[in-house]
Amino acid sequence: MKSQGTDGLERLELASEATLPSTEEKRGLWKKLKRGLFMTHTELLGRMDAALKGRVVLDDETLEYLEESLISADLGVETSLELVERLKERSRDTDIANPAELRRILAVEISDLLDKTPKPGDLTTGPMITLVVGVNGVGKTTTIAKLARWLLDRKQAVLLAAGDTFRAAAIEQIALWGERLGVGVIRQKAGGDPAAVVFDAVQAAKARRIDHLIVDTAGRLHTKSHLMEELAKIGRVIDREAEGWRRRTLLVLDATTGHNALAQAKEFAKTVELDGVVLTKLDGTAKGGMAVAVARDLGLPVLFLGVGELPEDLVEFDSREFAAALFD
Ligand SMILES: Nc1nc2c(ncn2[C@@H]2O[C@H](COP(=O)(O)OP(=O)(O)OP(=O)(O)O)[C@@H](O)[C@H]2O)c(=O)[nH]1
Ligand SMILES: [Mg+2]
Repeated sequence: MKSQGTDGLERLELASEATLPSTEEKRGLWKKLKRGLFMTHTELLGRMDAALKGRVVLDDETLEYLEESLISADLGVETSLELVERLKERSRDTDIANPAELRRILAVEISDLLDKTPKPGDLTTGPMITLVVGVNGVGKTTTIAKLARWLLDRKQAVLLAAGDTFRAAAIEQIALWGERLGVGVIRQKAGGDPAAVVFDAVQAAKARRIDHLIVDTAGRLHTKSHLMEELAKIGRVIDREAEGWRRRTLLVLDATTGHNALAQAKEFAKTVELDGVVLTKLDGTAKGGMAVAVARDLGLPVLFLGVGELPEDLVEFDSREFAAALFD
């Protein structure tokens, strides 16, 4: 693997040549996402139609069936209850003419729920340091490559830090992504102190006038206190060395694990102060309802969706498009 030396500047030039994805490309990603959500979508619609039998009589039985359908799409129990409750209220005031109207109302309610979370703010302006956390195998390192690509497309100078020092393979993996993307990766040998890696990375970021430093972390939660200590130590290094930088901690969740992912998220939220969530693997058999459950149960904004294994397979979250993908 190449060392990270003075070649940072050369790499920045590479970044400045990058261009934003066209509307066409963006549409392509949403299509991919929609394909991923297709199972949820068809299943949900099928169940709703079965419940309604062409009419819209929101009796208790129908509402209960709707609630079950929403839960089965991974929207979470509390969220599903709340949505059905709102639907009930709405149907008291206005007549819901047909199943399509009902779907539209549900889509609006869902995007409203998603919009209640704190706004993520400007995702681009640096200098910013982003810590990426999450349990094993959820897609942290791949997400870092995607975020790097997303930022490069927006003409930002990016540097990565191999803060998952737990396994040698983890360091190699992020170094390889760095090489492919043309961005520097600050690393130490396996078993090293992640806070020391972050220290080096912040110095390098300053020297190279980097806008965005993205830090990989090890996916261990079984020792909660250890994780806390590690992140606290990294936090102190950032406080000291990267004063005035914007800072955020993103939790990566594997959407294919549904209910489990939600439980993980709750555990993490107890331990670490989180700013947002990236939901991965929505190109597969994942049920997209997770995004709604995360927003509702954790009050965290979903910032991005992962829809594949390549750096370009990242979609910036849009609540309206997302709700529409579920119900239209
Ligand atoms: N289909 C699909 N696969 C993904 C996505 N994101 C990540 N993966 C795959 O999931 C696997 C794990 O991804 P990693 O990025 O290594 O996950 P991690 O959280 O860094 O894993 P650890 O470092 O072991 O904790 C890899 O095979 C990735 O290619 C996605 O959005 N869609
Ligand atoms: Mg990793």
